[in-house]
Amino acid sequence: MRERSTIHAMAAAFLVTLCAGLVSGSGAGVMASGDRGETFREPAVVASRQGALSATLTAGESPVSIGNQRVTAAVYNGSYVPPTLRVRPGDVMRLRLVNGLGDPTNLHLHGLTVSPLGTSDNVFLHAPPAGAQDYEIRIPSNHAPGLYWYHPHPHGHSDDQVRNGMSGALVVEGLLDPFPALRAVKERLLLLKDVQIENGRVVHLGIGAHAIRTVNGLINPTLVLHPGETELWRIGNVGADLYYCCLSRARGKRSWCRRRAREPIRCGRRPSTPGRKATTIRGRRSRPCV
Ligand SMILES: [Cu+2]
Repeated sequence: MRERSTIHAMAAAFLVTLCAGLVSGSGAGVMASGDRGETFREPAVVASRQGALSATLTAGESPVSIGNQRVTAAVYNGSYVPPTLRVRPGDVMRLRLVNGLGDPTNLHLHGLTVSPLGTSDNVFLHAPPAGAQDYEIRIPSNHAPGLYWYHPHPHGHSDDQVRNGMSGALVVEGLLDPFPALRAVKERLLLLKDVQIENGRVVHLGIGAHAIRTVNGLINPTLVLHPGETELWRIGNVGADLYYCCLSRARGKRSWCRRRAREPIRCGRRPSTPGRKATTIRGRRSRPCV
């Protein structure tokens, strides 16, 4: 994303090992700390099969739920958090973009090392209002695995369209292939989006003003992990305006997670003894991000 300096992007993967209890993201300024948030859930998934992924993304204004609010927003497929696209290196993606908006739109695959020409990741292509554009994107067989994201990139409209919710995740599989012992680790996707709402619509106020921070479109969602469980968390900032700090506050202690480009990192703190787990973790909430 280059058009507007207010759109930032971050995607990273963390290995998280927690001792026990609840993990929650915080909708800062929306819910009092200590309130239990929504149950964590992830967006739908469209995965490639036999080397190909086919999907249609229909952009249009639609009523969506953001936390407990009904909001009319420009989104893909009627969802504030559209499907996660999952591919493997060497796959081909055939995406049809249908434009039900009053402005032109298009599709950009943020971070992918693919061709910018033809009907690939070519931001000079557009789907006009009431029109459509077909894309065929070939993922190189040596492409780096990891979390990427897709969003519109039409000059003059991309910031507004992303702010409304037109952004989703794209995962290139294979991140844990070099680590056979971790292949069975449970995976979570946490997409961070910020939104400003007035009178049931997405608006553009000053950056950060009355912003609602969401995780997969949820406010202050709660994740439940079992004692000793290790998970892979893919965390992406797919919003328009805000930076996020990623931190773990297990055991009441903040410990910052460092971001690295391609390899999973161990997040948080050194393992504690079972006794310490019981006395310091039980009943606590952790705030891993936001
Ligand atoms: Cu971008």
